[in-house]
Amino acid sequence: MLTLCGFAASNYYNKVKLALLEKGVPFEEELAWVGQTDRAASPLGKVPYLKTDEGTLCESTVMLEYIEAKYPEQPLLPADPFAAAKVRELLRYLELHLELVARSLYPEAFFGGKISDAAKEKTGQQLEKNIAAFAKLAKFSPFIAGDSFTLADVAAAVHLPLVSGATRIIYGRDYLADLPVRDYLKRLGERPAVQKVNADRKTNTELMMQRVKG
Ligand SMILES: N[C@@H](CCC(=O)N[C@@H](CS)C(=O)NCC(=O)O)C(=O)O
Repeated sequence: MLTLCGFAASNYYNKVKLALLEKGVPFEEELAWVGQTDRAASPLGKVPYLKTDEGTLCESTVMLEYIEAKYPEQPLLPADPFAAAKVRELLRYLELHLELVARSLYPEAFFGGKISDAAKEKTGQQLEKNIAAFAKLAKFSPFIAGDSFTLADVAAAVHLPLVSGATRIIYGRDYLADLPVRDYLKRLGERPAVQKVNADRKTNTELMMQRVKG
């Protein structure tokens, strides 16, 4: 049995949860807030981490790859090696060049903190460049890597709304507005697994905010 540990307000947690739900792999969830994590399982104290019968894993994309290899039914990667690499390429862009860059805006965008004007400007420039490059790879036809739902969609479903939201709040403009992201996310939102992840996220986010306010 798999146990996904972390909290459902986390986009990285939800990436793994969405893959498990889409694949129909049974799993349990164990609530672990930042600061309450098992350091042996996740030495940096990050969530999510995954308990398996074989041991623990940290790093969300490593978990996606493990789950994909271990439970090949309902594949979220194409069988063809090149097509699979194209999916991984998009996955990498979403995580490294969009989410990780936009992340520096979150303290002010979502958590009542403050970031400097210089940091905002630098992040804004980087995001514009990276989003233009991402636009060259993303297909939205109807899924992000083409005609089937893949691991790249799993990442897009959790990361793109945050990039849109954070840029809208910080710069007054959704940096993804020129891409068909809204329609795409609406389509994804029709999937039961996405609905479940979003519903749990809302409930857990309220809980997290109460904790933050103390
Ligand atoms: N590269 C990691 C990132 C995970 C991550 O940053 N998780 C956040 C929550 S959304 C976290 O645990 N932050 C607390 C910390 O970094 O100390 C992954 O893909 O799993």
